[in-house]
Amino acid sequence: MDRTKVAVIMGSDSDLPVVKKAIDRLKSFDIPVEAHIMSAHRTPERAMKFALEAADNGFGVIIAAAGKAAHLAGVLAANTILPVIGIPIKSSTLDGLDSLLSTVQMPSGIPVATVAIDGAENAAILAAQILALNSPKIKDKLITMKREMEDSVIEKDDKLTIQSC
Ligand code: RP5
Repeated sequence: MDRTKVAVIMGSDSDLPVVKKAIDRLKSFDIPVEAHIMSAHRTPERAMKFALEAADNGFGVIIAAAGKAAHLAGVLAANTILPVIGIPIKSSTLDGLDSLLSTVQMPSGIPVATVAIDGAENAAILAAQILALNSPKIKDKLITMKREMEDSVIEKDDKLTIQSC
């Protein structure tokens, strides 16, 4: 089965402004994305069902974004053997530290690959790197992206050198 699809699950529509950066980055790699709002607390049964069926539904990776007591990524990871990438969202008075700890501090046996607070773009790149293991097309796009990133830093360095002369 083709497993190049990525599920992007967010705990609330209020997470969308951050999560959109992951969706846009995945689309830039031509990776099919399916986005949903599901909550570990407000829609626990839907979240569990989604995770249980995700592999059979052709997903290769799940990205889960949530804030506050952010249990979404953990609940999804508990119900699938697909890799789950967690994005802790900065959505509370605790500046996202609550979300970070709730997402990253998983017990042994149920890993969640957690990116930085609001680190949506890295979540997408990590998902692409996982899929690239079985997709030469995605691998090529990642290599191109990294080269462009390198070129852009070198260009900035060149400009800085000129300015400082
Ligand atoms: C979490 O609570 C969501 O992921 C969101 O980051 C936060 C606040 O949700 P809303 O009250 O804005 O819907 O479950």
